[in-house]
Amino acid sequence: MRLLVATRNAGKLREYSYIYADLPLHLTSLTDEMIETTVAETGADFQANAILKARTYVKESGILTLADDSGLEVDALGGAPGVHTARYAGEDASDEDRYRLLLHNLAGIPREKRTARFRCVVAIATLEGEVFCTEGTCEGLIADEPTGTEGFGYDPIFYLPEYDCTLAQLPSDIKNQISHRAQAARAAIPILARLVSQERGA
Ligand code: ITT
Repeated sequence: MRLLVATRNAGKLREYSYIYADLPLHLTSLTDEMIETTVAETGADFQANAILKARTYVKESGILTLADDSGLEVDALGGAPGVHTARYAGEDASDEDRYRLLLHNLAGIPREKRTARFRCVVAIATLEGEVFCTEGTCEGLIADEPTGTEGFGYDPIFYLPEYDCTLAQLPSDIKNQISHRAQAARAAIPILARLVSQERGA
């Protein structure tokens, strides 16, 4: 069965391809399907935005669709950037611009107050109009400076005390076992398995 992973973020797509490698699913992407529609992420929370993306792209593609909305909640910033994580430094900024701005905004905040979490909500939208959501979180600290080259986005500044390194220093197979996305994606496996078996029985 085909599953459209509806993202323009190459890092996310790589992670879903890894996490779902053993499932009887053929993953396809917005690029593969030549879909150029963009979705304004106007929802109040991650779940609303994930659903918005999944519903838009299932209609557009006619393919079972998975979308995720994800981001960073930093306690010292009252949970910001939250749903604004992707646009934290403006529309045309790079990953590095965004994490450098976050480091700047946390300058002088001591280690014990630099607690943060990544959150990810996965929404799966079916052709019949159903939507299923799952969620994952990953707790850590915002580092003082970027380290590591793996992963994407804010990984170089997200420090995991139990591994004594940032997400960007972890081998990708470990990130894909413990991350917010890995947890949300794994929680969605029973839903995907049921949809596959329904399609086979149809
Ligand atoms: P799509 O909407 O096309 O999926 P996006 O990058 O805009 O791509 P989001 O709207 O969900 O995705 O924004 C997520 C933001 O959080 C974005 O800035 C990412 O870099 C960051 N982010 C999400 N997951 C991350 C991870 O595993 N590691 C580092 N940064 C992450």
